[in-house]
Amino acid sequence: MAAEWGYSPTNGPDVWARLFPQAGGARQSPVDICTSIASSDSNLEMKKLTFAYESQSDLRILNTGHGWKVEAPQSGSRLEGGPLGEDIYQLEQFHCHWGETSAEGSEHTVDGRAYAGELHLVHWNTTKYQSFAEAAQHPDGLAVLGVFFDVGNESNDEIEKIVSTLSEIKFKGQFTDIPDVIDPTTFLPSGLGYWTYLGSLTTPPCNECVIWIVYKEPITVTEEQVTYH
Ligand code: 1SD
Ligand code: ZN
Repeated sequence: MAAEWGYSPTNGPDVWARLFPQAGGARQSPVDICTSIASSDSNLEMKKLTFAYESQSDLRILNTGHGWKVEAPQSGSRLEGGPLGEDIYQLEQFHCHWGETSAEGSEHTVDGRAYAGELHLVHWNTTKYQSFAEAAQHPDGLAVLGVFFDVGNESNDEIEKIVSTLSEIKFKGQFTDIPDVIDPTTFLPSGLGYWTYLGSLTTPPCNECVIWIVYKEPITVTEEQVTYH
């Protein structure tokens, strides 16, 4: 395999398991969500999934070489309920996946259909673990909220706060501060129905440590906001 993982035939997902054994496991993400076989679970409905985030300023945004990532550790945030049992999860970072064109880009697909992009809000289990790194070694360690991007005419104000910084971090390893205040709540769709399953990090080392919660309703962004690479 090429020195670094990527998405080409020689270093892409089909060969990741050679260097990252967990990538060959049985609960790998992303997946295609087959709506006809997804079932509703009354237990999940009884204990609602709830979230509480803080607004933050001067967040750092980084070019990871595979996209952008905003470091947003929030000790005052809480994600709980739904598939998370009795545990409380705290926001650590959020990042985005997108494609060459807006016809593709999301990691999860729904009945074979890709969306233009997918935002991931990554949380870790603070009830059971002492750090993000420790949590990522356990099957209930992380909870990631996935939000699909659909392309429309209306630009998304909160996403624009991120997009407007990207010209400053064109190259891998570059970072800058986001001047605007970000409230992660505003990234979420108004319809809060979701699909959930036990999966993994979608990138090496592909740890099987993620409770995935993927919102059914996409948020709308413009073509320019999702083809900014
Ligand atoms: O792809 C991200 C990766 O960049 C990193 O943020 C990791 C968490 O340490 O999470 C994966 S993902 O599964 O959230 N896509
Ligand atoms: Zn991701």
